[in-house]
Amino acid sequence: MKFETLAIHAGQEPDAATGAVTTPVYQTSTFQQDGIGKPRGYEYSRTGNPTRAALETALAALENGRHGLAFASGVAATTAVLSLLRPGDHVVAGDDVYGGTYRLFERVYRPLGVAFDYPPATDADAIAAALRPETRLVWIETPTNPLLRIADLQRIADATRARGVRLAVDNTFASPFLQRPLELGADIVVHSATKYLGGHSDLIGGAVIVNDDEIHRRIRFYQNAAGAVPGPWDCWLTLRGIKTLAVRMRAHERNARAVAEFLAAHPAVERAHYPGLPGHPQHELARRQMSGFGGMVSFELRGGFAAVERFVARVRLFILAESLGGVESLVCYPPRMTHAALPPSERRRRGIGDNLVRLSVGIEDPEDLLEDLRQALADA
Ligand code: P1T
Repeated sequence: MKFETLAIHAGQEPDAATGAVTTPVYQTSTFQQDGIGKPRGYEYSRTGNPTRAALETALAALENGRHGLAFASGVAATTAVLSLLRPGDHVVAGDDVYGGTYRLFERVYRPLGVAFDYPPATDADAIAAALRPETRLVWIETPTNPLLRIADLQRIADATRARGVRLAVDNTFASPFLQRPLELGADIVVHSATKYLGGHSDLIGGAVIVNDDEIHRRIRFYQNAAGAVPGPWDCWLTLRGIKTLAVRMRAHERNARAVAEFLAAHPAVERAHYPGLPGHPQHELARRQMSGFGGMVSFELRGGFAAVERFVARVRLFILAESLGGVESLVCYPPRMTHAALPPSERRRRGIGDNLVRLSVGIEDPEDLLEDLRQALADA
């Protein structure tokens, strides 16, 4: 079945008991058992819940994987993947990742004895060269947050497979509609379901999708043992979001392309970052690896932080807020918001300047969005 069909039907058959066309919200913490050791399929909602099971089936189908697991947040999903590590292990992570991912690596896992290196995500050779005998995991975001750089997943997967290292890809920015890392050789896919999967800025959620039965068994064990599971209502909202993922992503992309082209040509803008721009350094790779370029755009304003402050004060439609992937357009200032956990020296080393602005382009009318940007940048 094709993506749009799976998004609506995978895991979401009409309810066997009642015929309800929409997956019921099984808002229950526990389930009656027919006798000791005789549950009817579910025991306790941390361990498993039918609404969550429907979501997990849908997540696996969308990423073309065998197993899906849902978590209480994207960070909880990341933590579940890190549960595969032990003290003394080494992780190679791309240099441009969500600030909260960096914080989890550096402030929670490094003190527990896990080592991290951050070669450029765009340089597959540098990633391969950073692998050590004790490297257990390579962690890649692509497109990266917030600079929209693209990592070559196939080349990185070739290197990790040759060395017996697992490759995890945070696919949040692309969404499975535009990119399916398992098909390109990744072992693990992670999402912040808060973003495009949910799609309406009304929930926090995460996902892990894998093919390997043993990795699934270990992460599923951790999901129950550590307990960062989403409630049935949030699972239902995520499922509802997923049904329209394809149509939303097409609209996000149409608008983001128009916004990126507008910004790239504007005299107040020093540089615009969008993989769909022909001048983007990994444009050809993005074209091969993804089926579209997504809804995220970042850009550097002439005039430094003062220009950024002026811009965010003047936009009317773009809402100043963290997060992304919802139907409404958001503007974010990564150095002080999503990437505040990075020390200033690290931010600079990664190319996150004090004049960087990130847009999550929503699905409003594109002319209205361009008009908002036009008036916010006028006389800049
Ligand atoms: O916020 P949470 O659902 O826990 O997801 C964390 C996360 C993981 N991976 C990526 C690529 C992300 O962008 C995020 C969260 N990011 C933001 C809140 C943001 O505005 O970038």
